[in-house]
Amino acid sequence: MKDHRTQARLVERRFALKGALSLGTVALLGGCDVGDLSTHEGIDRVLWTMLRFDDRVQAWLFNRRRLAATFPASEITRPARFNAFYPEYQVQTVDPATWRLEIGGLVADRRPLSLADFRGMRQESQITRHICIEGWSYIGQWSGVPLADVLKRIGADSRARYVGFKCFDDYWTSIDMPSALQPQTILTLDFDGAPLDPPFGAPLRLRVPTKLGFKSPKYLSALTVTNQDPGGYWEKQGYNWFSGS
Ligand SMILES: Nc1nc2c(c(=O)[nH]1)N[C@H]1C(S)=C(S)[C@@H](COP(=O)(O)O)O[C@H]1N2
Ligand SMILES: [Mo]
Repeated sequence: MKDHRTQARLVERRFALKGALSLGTVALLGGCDVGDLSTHEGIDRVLWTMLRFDDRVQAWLFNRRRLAATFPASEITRPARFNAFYPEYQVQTVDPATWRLEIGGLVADRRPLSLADFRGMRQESQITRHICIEGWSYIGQWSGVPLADVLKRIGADSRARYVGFKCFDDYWTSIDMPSALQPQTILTLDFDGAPLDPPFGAPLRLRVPTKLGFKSPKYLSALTVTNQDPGGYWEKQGYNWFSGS
């Protein structure tokens, strides 16, 4: 029952934020039978349907042209705050000279990309707020290549629904195509004016300032364009998939 309560709280919080839809209404809109609530599997099905329904609402409300708030350099938080599903001393490193980003899925060109490839592309810089679902945040400066440019370069099918990411620490996550194409979504090479340090995602991390921090994967190893929901490490444990911030 504990799992159900966690999910119920996530759903409640979301709907408290978004407005006053009753759970029954949502269950009906989500196409599931409220009579289901009498069994464990039924409750599970209804709750997950609601979480997915909420993803659809968030996706629908998302406007690719709406930008995340930006800040002046004077507001940058130093030091930044490290987070991962393990402690900082366990952070892995790779040789930047041999590292490649594997490319897969619905793309025309699957050749892996090197750091030199990314350095050779147009760089975008931003000062934005990174917000962790655990309730803390910091303002930082990230720069790198807009993901939209990379998707264009590899000939990605922009009608596909998802862009999935794998990391060499066995983390993974995925985002919707409209968020992938949003201009502030960048494959980050530099943090605070210098190449990413290992704890903060070296050699390459995604930065999605319109979403919560767990949707910004560090230590990238692979990118895939797909119509099958790749899910994610925290998403699998019940965190809302869309997680707009
Ligand atoms: N590869 C990888 N990426 C990750 C994580 C992780 O454990 N591994 N943690 C996520 C979470 S929950 C947060 S809040 C941010 C933390 O980023 P930071 O270290 O720059 O604060 O990274 C996200 N990306
Ligand atoms: Mo997080």
